[in-house]
Amino acid sequence: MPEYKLIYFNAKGRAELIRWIFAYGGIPYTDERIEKDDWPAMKSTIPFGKLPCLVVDGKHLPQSLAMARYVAKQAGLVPECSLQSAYCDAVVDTLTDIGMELFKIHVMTDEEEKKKQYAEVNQKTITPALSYLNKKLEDRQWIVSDKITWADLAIGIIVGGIASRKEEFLKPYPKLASHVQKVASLPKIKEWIDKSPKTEM
Ligand SMILES: N[C@@H](CCC(=O)N[C@@H](CS)C(=O)NCC(=O)O)C(=O)O
Repeated sequence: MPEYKLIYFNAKGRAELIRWIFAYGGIPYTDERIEKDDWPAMKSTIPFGKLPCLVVDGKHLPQSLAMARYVAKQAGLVPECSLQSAYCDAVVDTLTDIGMELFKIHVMTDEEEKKKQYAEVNQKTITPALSYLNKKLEDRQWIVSDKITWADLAIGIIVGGIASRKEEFLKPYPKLASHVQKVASLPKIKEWIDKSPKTEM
């Protein structure tokens, strides 16, 4: 098995999905969390100058979703069927888009503008996506195939993460809410949640 090192800040952010996939697969890796103050000196040593970065046997892999997809393959969380695999990508990309939109609103300072922006994002992006996922989960156990995939873990970490900060976020989506709970209760995921560093973001 290759030697893995995941480099990121001491935050969940763009690294936590990869950490969940490592945890689910029982794949050993070094979870290197750097101090923000050390980043400027380190930036030029990291390809593309962004974190997270996954080091695989000394080779640097950039882009969090490329890393997540790669580790998911090692963990058996990517379907063999190319179309199902593309559906996993579509679910993860959709949730990542929502996460990014909400982060942009989170850092805004004007409370009125925040409310306005949230209402717009909720109507145009969140409602169509979460309604679709909620409906899919009415007649299936896992979001893409009859087996768990990394898209289910993405629901757990991204949707679960938003819901933990935003009361009532999942109220209109009961199936999705139970899916989040189901994923968080998987023994290896639960173990990781219980032992992982508690961070604000
Ligand atoms: N699309 C990239 C974005 C990476 C990114 O923007 N990383 C931020 C932290 S979340 C970063 O490295 N910021 C420090 C910098 O740009 O110097 C990914 O998903 O990995």
